[in-house]
Amino acid sequence: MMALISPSRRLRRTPFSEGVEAAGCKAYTVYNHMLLPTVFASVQEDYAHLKRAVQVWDVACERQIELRGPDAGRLMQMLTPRDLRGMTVGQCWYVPIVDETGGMLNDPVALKLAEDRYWVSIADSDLLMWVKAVAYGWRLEVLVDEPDVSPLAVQGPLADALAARVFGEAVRNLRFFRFGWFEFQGASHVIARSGYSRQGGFEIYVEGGQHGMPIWNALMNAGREMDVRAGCPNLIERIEGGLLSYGNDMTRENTPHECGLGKFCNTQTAIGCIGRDALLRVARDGPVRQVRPISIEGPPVPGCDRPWPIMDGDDQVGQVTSAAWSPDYETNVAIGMVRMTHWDFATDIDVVLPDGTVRAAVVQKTFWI
Ligand code: THG
Repeated sequence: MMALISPSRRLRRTPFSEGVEAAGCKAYTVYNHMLLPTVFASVQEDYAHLKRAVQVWDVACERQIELRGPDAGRLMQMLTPRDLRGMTVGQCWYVPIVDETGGMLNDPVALKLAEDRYWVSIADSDLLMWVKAVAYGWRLEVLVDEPDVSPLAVQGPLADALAARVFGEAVRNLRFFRFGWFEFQGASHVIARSGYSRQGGFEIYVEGGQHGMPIWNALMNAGREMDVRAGCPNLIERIEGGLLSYGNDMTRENTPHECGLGKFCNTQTAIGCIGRDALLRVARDGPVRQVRPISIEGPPVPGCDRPWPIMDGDDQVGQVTSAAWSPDYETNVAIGMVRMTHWDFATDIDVVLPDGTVRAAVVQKTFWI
């Protein structure tokens, strides 16, 4: 049994923490120095319910970095190798962020709120300091800070029905990765059709912590007949769906191309982006290792809290970085970084678990969606 983590001010609570506690959250992780629930009933029960009904997720840890001012667009393009010239107000774009060597610093969703205003909805790394330093170092005319904005996700097959009850029928018209502004008790909030699952749904960017619990309670009350429950990003479902987790499946050691995010890079045309020269090289030569879906044979694997070596005989040819038993596919589903010599579909590999046991595993063609 793992010891508990001591709470303190550094480990930030969220505007929804009261609701999460009342709903019986059983475990948290730490993400952007903030609480992120990981288990309510059990990871498997949460998974089955997410695929059948609708859940409300406290994902306030997806912190926003706001860029505001005449140089906001210029700074945004410096941060990512994705060509942002086609991005319009009301769109969300998945944007790799890299350092000068082409190493992944974060994989956020960017929202264009206005020509001179963006939110960067970050994964788990201290990106604010990088963005502030870039803005200051280049003497850009832009304000960079973390506003009081906390995403609350509504995910699952009944997400449209639930969101429509609370925010009005118009939310149903939102297209994937688009957002609009919606009223709740006299205040306006950004709502996007997005979220860290493959079940569909919305993310409400709750502006002002004081609105957190009223919105949480309204969703929970409106969803009673739909069997709405508190939930959280689900390990099994996100591995099945191939949603990558920064810090787990990728780090600064990886380029976007190794992460399978080359399709979100336009290194030739993303003029001014940091890491352009390094990425032009990797885009030309191609990566020598890449993220792959992997099935691991045998009984349910333990939690993947350290990389698991992928072996071919005595040679390490990669590592598994996320893994879980999938009740629906009746196999262990996993995400790993695999060398070019072994990344082809149907390649047989061995995975070494922390207790030293070796499991047969197979490289898959696609994720399980
Ligand atoms: N939503 C918001 N902020 C976030 C996340 C989120 N910040 C942290 C983390 N998640 C960032 N990482 C991801 C990873 C994948 C996706 C979103 C954020 C995602 N990807 C889809 C895919 O890969 O198919 C869609 C990409 C696209 O088509 O543009 O949704 O979940 N607010």
